[in-house]
Amino acid sequence: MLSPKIEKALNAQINAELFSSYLYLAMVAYFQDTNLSGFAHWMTLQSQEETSHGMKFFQHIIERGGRVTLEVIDRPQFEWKSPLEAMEAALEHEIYITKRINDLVDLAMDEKDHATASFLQWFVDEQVEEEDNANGIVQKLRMIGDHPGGLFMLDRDMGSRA
Ligand code: OFO
Repeated sequence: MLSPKIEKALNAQINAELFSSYLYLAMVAYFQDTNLSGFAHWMTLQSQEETSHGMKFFQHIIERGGRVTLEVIDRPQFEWKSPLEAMEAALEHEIYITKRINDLVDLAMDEKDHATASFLQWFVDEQVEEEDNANGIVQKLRMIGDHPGGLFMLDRDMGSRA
C-alpha cells in the first residue's frame, strides 16, 4: 500500500508529466508556426513520451492500491523568440523534472517505500537521457547561430526521430 504522503506526491507527478506533455505540445505549435516541421515532429514525439510518463505514474498508483486524483493542468507558455529560446526552455524544464524525480526518490526512501524507490529508478535514468537530448539540441543551435543553412539541416535531422 502507498502511504498518503507518497500517494499525494505521485499524483502531483502525474500532473507534472502531463504539464510537460502540454508544454511540448505548445512548442509543436510554435515550431509549426515557424515552418520548422522537423522540430515540430521531434517535439510531437516528446509530448507523447511525456503522456506515457504520466501513465506510468498512474499505473503505479493503481497497482499499489492507491487512488489517482487528477488536477488542473496549467496553461503552458506558447511563444518563444527563437528555436534556441524554446529548446533552452525545454532543457530548463527537464532539469526541473529531474529535481522533482530526485525529491520523489528521497521521499520514497524516507517512507521506506522500496517498491516506489525501485519504480522511480527508471525515471532517474530517463532524466539523464532527457537532459542530454535537450542539451545536445541547445548546443547545436548555439553553434548554428544566425545561419539559416545550419538550421535547415538540423531541422531535417530532427525530422528523422523515430
Ligand atoms: Fe521529459 O521526462 Fe517526463 O517529464
